[in-house]
Amino acid sequence: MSSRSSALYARARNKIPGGVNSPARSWGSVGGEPLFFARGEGAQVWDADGKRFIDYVCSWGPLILGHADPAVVKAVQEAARRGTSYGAPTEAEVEMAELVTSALPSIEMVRFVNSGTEATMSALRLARAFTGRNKIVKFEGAYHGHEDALLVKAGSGAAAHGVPTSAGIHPAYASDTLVAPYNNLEAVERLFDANRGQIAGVIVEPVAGNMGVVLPAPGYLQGLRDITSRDGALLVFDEVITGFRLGWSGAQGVYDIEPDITTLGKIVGGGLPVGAYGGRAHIMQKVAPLGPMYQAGTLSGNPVAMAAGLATLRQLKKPDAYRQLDAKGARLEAGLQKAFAGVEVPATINRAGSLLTVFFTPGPVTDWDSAARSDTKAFARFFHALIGEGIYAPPSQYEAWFVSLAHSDADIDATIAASQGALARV
Ligand code: KE4
Repeated sequence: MSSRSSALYARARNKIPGGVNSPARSWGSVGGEPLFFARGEGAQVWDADGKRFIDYVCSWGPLILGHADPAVVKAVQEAARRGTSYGAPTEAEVEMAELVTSALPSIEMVRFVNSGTEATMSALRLARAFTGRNKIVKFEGAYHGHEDALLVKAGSGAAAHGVPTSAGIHPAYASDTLVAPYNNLEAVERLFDANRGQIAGVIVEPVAGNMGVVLPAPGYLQGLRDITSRDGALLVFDEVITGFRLGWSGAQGVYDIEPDITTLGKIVGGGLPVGAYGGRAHIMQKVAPLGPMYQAGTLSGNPVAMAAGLATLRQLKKPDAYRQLDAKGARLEAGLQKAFAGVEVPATINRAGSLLTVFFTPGPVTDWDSAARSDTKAFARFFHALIGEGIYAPPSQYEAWFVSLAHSDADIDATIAASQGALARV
């Protein structure tokens, strides 16, 4: 009997490319048909056929409080009742800007946009406008959204679908994008030696999430800070995943590095479309209407999205939130380590707080090349076996698992038990 998901997928494919509005949802790298979801609550989601799953995608990161958090839903309802959008400034944007700049001291001024892609696109334009230079450096396996200049050797869905350098990118763009392996400072030094005074900025995921979770080697981020400062290039921390995920002050707080520009997304919208970029005031002065760098958006700082973001951040501001998130991540990591130790399947688990990835490779996994050695077919079998056990893991080897405050110890222990069962079928 065909399921509702399957029937919906058949309809969707007639009208939407691949039946999805983002390739990361297509299950392209794990095979099978993507499930359509109907409802979420806390750590649980229900698909269109009413099947329940413990969710580790959590909308790819925004739902750090879990699905349909009561305070977030209430804030959205109240904001919507007052009106959904004005195309004019509102108090919520001021509150959000004050909250974000108080959490991340490197951000003295911030501009809200509608997605992480808009944030990184604008951050690069700002780096070029501020320095008067054109070239940028990114890292192999990193994903910063579908901005042309950054869809070069990209991670996330681009890596999972084998199109790390997308069709349709103007050659001029690609030629100004320099790519280095993550965690390799010598490669960055070489790029700067060969392009002295020409690099506008280096954009980095301070903890990589889009080749799977890969942590910065000791001294790596400080090395990027030193190299960029010496050359007059800007250091851009893409904290779309790590912002308000790894701590109240993001990865820059955990690693005590001050980037010049930070991009945010996901959590700051609490499940609604919000992105942001910000930095020191003398850099942000370049942004229109203050300065010559133009960037705009009909729904930027939308009051309903701001309400969801504010309601989310206010709960994260509570002192125990990040200790709990880290403890949940550690519980899941320890349980998965034990599950894999009991079988002959080679695996490496990388974790940063409530972010983790199970790589099907002996490891260590420290960059794209080592991540790409993973047995993606084994991962696909594991993914589908978990689905059969009621666990919804990210449908790609090259993504992070997201643990939320709503994941109880019972949810995590059930996930570990399910993984043991799933591994018997990998
Ligand atoms: P969005 O445009 O998807 O809001 O953000 C782009 C982006 C920028 N920077 C980082 C570090 C990101 O991880 C992302 C988007 N993340 C992917 C998942 N790894 C979004 C999922 C999707 O493309 O559907």
